[in-house]
Amino acid sequence: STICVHGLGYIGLPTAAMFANYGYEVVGYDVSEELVSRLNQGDVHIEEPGLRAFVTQALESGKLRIESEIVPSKYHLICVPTPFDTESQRADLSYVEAAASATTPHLRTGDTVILESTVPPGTTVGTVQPILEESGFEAGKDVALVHCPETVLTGDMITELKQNDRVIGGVNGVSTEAAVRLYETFLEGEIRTAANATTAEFVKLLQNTYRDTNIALANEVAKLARDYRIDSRAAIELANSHPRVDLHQPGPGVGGHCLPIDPWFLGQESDELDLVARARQINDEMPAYVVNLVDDHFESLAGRKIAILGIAYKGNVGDTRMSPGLQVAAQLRAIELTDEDSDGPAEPPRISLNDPHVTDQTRDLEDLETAIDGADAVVITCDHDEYAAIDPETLASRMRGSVVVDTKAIVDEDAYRESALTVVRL
Ligand code: SAJ
Repeated sequence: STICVHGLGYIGLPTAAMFANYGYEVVGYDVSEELVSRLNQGDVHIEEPGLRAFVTQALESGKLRIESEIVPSKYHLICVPTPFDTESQRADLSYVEAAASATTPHLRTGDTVILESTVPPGTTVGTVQPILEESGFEAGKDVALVHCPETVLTGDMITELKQNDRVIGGVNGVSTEAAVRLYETFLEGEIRTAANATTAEFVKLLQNTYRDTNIALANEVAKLARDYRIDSRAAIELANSHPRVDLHQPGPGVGGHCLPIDPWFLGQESDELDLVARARQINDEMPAYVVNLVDDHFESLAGRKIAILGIAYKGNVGDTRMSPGLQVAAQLRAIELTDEDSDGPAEPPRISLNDPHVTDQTRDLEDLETAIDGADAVVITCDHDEYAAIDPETLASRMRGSVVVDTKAIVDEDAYRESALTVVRL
């Protein structure tokens, strides 16, 4: 084949289908035999609008084959996960190392290896290159070696894959050129070349770190605004009317598999992470702040029913990785109750969870009506379209209490107040 894509997850699968739909002979490879056989039956495991049809088109054209073996290819794209190892506080590069090792025996002179996975600066040169060179090939001379990070947003992946600009950095100019020629076949966005692979790795992390740090500032603004009794969103909108101000939005915390992790990758081989680390903490502390907003409305949360609306990590997606909603739920369940009057241990609050986008059966999700029935408080933790459409009259009639904590500012405050609901916004 021309291209072998290693790892058929969130990035590898759409990328493999993209190249196939642009006429390349592509083999999609994954270590999971189960995933390979599911995909071959047309069962796409990733929930993403349009992805199933996009992959099916690639499979049916015969240009994309899903296999459980690596095949010799002109281009090898490594799209494996790089999880954050919480114990060592470092990137777990074992999947990248395994993919590089597995590729090495199949390499031929003139092939190109492209690392797409998000990695700490220095990984392409420091980790991948030595593994490839064990075969006797010299990176940059016999084989090209490049970092070309993906930058797609879930929910709009296929469009973003095509339209976003890409940063490409190779171990030398020849390597960079090889990757540029490949990606320019489908890319509508600009290709920008970085001086080297480490710069490209650094830039990818910097983009997510910028966003995370900016959100931390917005979260601090929300807390300040509460103390001044003003609306943080209105203040941010007015501030953003200045041509050089671009504040993001506050929320119940920062979730997903990128923003909460990439700032730590950025600082992994340096001692200089300071503002960025504090921003990370501020965002991590937001679920606790939301819990306090709820708690402030009650003498005690003992025996109360609290509905959490939204356990996805953000609006209109079904992905629950590092979900702020789940954090809020966990912290409410673990809340220290100071019910001194009761004889026995106080009954913890009962938490109901709803999310129309999440299909994960292990989460004990309830339908919206059941979740809000008899609730003393409702906490909206995702800006799903379904939640903006909730009728306040119905909500008020089903709830026992009246507190609605709207961490994403998506409900119509005036209409909610008219229905005698107490709206608390971040
Ligand atoms: N969030 C806020 N306030 C905001 C924006 C987002 O609290 O103003 C929260 C969201 O609710 C969510 C978290 O941040 O919990 C992350 O969401 P996101 O939409 O910012 O980002 P991701 O994780 O879905 O995707 C990011 C994107 N990076 C940038 O926009 C710089 C995407 O382009 C990357 O490809 C992706 O990370 C990645 O894979 O690295």
